[in-house]
Amino acid sequence: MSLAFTSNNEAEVIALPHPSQHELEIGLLSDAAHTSPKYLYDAVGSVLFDAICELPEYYPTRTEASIFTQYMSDIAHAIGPHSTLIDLGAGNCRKAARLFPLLHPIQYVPIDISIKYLEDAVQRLQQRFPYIEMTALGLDFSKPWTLPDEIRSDKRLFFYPGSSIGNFEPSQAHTFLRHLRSECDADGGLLIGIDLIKDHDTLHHAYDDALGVTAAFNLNVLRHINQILGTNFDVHQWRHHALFNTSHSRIEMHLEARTAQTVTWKNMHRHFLPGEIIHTENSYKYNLDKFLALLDSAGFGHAQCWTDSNNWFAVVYAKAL
Ligand code: AVI
Repeated sequence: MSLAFTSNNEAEVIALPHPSQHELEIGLLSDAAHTSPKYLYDAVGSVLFDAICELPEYYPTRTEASIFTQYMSDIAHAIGPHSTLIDLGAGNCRKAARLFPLLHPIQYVPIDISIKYLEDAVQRLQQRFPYIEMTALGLDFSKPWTLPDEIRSDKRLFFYPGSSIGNFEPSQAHTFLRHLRSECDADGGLLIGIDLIKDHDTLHHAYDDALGVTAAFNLNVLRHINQILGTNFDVHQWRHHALFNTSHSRIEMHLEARTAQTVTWKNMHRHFLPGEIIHTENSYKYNLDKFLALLDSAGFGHAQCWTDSNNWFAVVYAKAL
């Protein structure tokens, strides 16, 4: 089930299913404890992520924005007007809103797991662009999903900026892209942002900033889990840790126990030793050619790519094959 509200000024709301307690329990009870990155995004996590995007160390947002600024008319020309613009992980909807004046979408479909945040953002946007049909959806991409009938089927353009594809394992990324392909006709396409491999210091600082905003973002997952599961994580007993794993070409975010502790919930418990970690996120960094091959294998081709002068980030438009 999904949240959907068609904002002809008024929102229709269908609630998301409850977050999966079982999935969280399996992760916490594993020898190598882990949680899905989707739990980083409750109301507080979404605000912290927005703050991360403003940080000088977090280059992806501003680099991607600079590519859009420099090449917007080429990108719009490649795509053409009047698409059904489907914004995957829309958040505050700001990135898509920048495309409206050039792409003139017929319908705008922001999708996000953080429902409340999305609802507020799209309601504001509808006031600014009353002539664009807007239907918002609350979806969890890690579960099977299809677009509801309210979403136009012609010229679907999936917009997946910010290199969020990097938060999937490569095999899951392939499955996800194939699914996007199956959700669009031959006139559909994908506009996607990809974070490219670069020097390790730049990568590391982007995920371990001086102000500690990323640390707060990561630690907030414990508060979120306390709410969902009723665990008794004490945030003070944990520290943020980020590293670049070269062999997997990914940033890993971990939470590391400062002290020995036992976390309890329902009739369950997990003991953590000092230094033991919970793995909370992977953020894969791609080589552009490899990513284009991945797109091709998922059924998207005729790719056009735009990059910044450092080759840190790429924006790719690929058509449904
Ligand atoms: C949403 N996603 C692309 C971000 C990333 O860079 O992987 C999430 C993030 N995690 C820490 N900082 C930002």
